[in-house]
Amino acid sequence: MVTARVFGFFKKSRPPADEPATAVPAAETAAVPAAAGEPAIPPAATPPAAAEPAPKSSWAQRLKQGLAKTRAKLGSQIGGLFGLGRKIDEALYEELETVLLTADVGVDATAALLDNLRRKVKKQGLTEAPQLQDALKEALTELLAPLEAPLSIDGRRPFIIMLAGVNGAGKTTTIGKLTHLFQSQGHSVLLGAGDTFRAAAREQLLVWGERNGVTVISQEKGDAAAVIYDAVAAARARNVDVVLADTAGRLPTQLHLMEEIKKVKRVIQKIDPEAPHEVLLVLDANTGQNLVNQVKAFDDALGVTGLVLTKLDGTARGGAIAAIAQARPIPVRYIGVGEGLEDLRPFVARDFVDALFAA
Ligand SMILES: Nc1nc2c(ncn2[C@@H]2O[C@H](COP(=O)(O)OP(=O)(O)OP(=O)(O)O)[C@@H](O)[C@H]2O)c(=O)[nH]1
Ligand SMILES: [Mg+2]
Repeated sequence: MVTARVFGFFKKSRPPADEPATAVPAAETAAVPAAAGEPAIPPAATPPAAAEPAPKSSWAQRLKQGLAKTRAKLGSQIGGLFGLGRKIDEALYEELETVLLTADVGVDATAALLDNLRRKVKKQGLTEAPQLQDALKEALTELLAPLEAPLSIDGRRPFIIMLAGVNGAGKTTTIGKLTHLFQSQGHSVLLGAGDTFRAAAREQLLVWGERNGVTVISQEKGDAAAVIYDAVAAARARNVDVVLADTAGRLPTQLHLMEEIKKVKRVIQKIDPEAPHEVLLVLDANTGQNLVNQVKAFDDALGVTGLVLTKLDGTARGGAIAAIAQARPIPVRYIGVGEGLEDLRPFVARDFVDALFAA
């Protein structure tokens, strides 16, 4: 498929007069890539081929590998507490509490986990420290289970997914990986370059589009809402299955930017009142417990329906997922453990916990 095209039918799919004035005239809708002189794509934006995982390594292996740092912090330290010969006593609970707190699990989730653990210990009549490991794995799996709710795109066409998040969280990379994932499931995909602040951001999305052989709707000028409007209209006209709408990074404290992204959502709703069908908040796992604040703020502003936790491979702070589960249990649709196309998969609580405690 030809990439990065903008088609003439845009003119026909222009919004009627009562539609938002944000949709730019077709004449301004420019085919990309942009002219020479545009900034080069930053190296970080296009993962080198070397970053692709070896095809033979299974997801379970990559997940285990990806969680190595968090495991070293959390799993291994906990394992160290549960040595043979040690009894379950108050001192053990206190040490466990410290480990959980230092692994970004957060005060509330730590308290909830320990409560649950104490109940299990009582109920099952456990006395030996090594028995606590399995009970803790169970408690953690129970805490994370409500986050396990895979995204289903069935029943809506186009299924419109809008991505949001702070700068550098991994939104655009996640779009590249999701495109690959949906295509591997036989779905057609179209991308909307809603990050209109930086030319490099547009270019980055175009590269992902090219890699996956999908159309990217982009404008050199114009606001995010207009571009995404065009992308949704194009997807409808072409009967595309999934639209992935990229947006610029923003902090929830940047109120004008939060208003801008709310507008993107409103404009999508002009085409389909039930859309966007998914508002995905992309989170950088390195952020640790502050993720909870990000989740709350974006959710309050936008109504977040799913989370993507990226960069678990680069951080020891993956325990923060427990803090999110306790504070605002929005489904974690996907987790990212690397820069390769295959390094994004649905979140499965038990697999995650198993990988955390793997030998
Ligand atoms: N190691 C690793 N790196 C990742 C992962 N996801 C994204 N990255 C890297 O994180 C950096 C930022 O990713 P982007 O996708 O550009 O982030 P963004 O949220 O679109 O950033 P802005 O558009 O600037 O707000 C890039 O270097 C990516 O390769 C991941 O799961 N693991
Ligand atoms: Mg981006």
